Amino acid sequence: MTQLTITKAGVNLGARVEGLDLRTMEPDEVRKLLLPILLEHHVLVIPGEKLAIDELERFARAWGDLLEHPATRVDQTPFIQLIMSEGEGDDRLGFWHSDMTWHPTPPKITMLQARKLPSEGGGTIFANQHLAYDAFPEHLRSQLDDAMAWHSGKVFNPDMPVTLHPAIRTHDETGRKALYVNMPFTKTIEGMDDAAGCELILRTVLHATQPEFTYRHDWEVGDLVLWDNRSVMHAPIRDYSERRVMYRAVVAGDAPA
Ligand SMILES: O=C(O)CCC(=O)C(=O)O
Ligand SMILES: [Fe+2]
Repeated sequence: MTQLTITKAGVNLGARVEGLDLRTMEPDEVRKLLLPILLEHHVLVIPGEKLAIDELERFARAWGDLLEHPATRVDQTPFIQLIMSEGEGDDRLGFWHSDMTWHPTPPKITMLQARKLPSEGGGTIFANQHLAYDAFPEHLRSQLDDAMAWHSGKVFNPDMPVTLHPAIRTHDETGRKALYVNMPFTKTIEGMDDAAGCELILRTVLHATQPEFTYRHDWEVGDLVLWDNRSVMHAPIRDYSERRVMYRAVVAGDAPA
């Protein structure tokens, strides 16, 4: 029987879960133990040893079907991605986002495991989009309440889709509402001219990423962090100049509603 210790990671989101052996947990046990904690805290920090690629894929599959990513993968399997950066000067997306929102059924969960870290810096910051919705000023809420937003994946490659999703989504497992527009992928608001739509997206993201809604994770090698893309945005912090290597898996979700 697994003995868990759960402590809050941040004031307004994040839980640190200790005492798990991810290598031996059965998929049923993973869901039964960890899904309720994820739904309550939105980000799970699971310290531990580095998993082999097949072990990480097995753990990830306990949460659902896995999605491939257009930009990166390891050699052994299309379902585990390699996120490698030298930090400064890296032109990859460093903006606040929820993952792959340009996908018709964007991932419900993303997980990263730290393999190699810079000697300092390289954290990841998360923002609770339920809190952001609850505190959303009325003049912005009235403009976004029933709005649909266009999301584009063409930053990765020109064949990627452009998809329409609600700007405020209702979490399919908890029923809670969350803001669902972001910096790199959300391009316009349906029915608004481009300039007004962009301004509204920018104002919404500025509101949604206030420090009060955030938790910053400072990584240790072996940490596995899972987040719920239906309720948080995240951003990598590019304040380092040494190699940082993560393995990543994304779990398929439903069309946002
Ligand atoms: O490298 C990180 O800290 C986060 C990168 C990211 O946005 C992701 O893996 O979805
Ligand atoms: Fe991301």
